[in-house]
Amino acid sequence: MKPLFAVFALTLAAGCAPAVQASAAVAVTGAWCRAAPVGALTGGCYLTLTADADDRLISVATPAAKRTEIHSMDMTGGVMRMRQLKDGLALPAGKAVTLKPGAEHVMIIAPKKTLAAGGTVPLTLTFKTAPPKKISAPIRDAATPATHHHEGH
Ligand SMILES: [Cu+2]
Repeated sequence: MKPLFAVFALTLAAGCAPAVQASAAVAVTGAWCRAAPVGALTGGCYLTLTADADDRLISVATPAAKRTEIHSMDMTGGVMRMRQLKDGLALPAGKAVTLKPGAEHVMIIAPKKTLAAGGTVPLTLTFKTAPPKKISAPIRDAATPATHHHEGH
């Protein structure tokens, strides 16, 4: 009788657990997109991702642009270079991975309308294991306007 009760209790506990704990999940916080001038060909979005199990951000999509890519940025010989992360971005379990200006970012290519401060950009994040996540990233003026003049050249 005793073992039977144990099994029953376990089954009950599993059945009551919230759905998010039943499979891998990725928490998304602090998402925002940089406001871009009228006619800008690209824009950047930034966010923090925390996966509960090892995962990978595979792609990001938005109906607000023609194309979206995941980029990294690094300094090579004094020059800032961006490169596309074709295999996505690794999300180690329990570690907050922050995409931010000057580092990894989501590149919005050919936005369909101006990325004006105060608006939002809908983003669909696709992960290797966790279910896809839809978010709405507010558009804000960048804290570092110095880079604006060099964009588009
Ligand atoms: Cu980029």
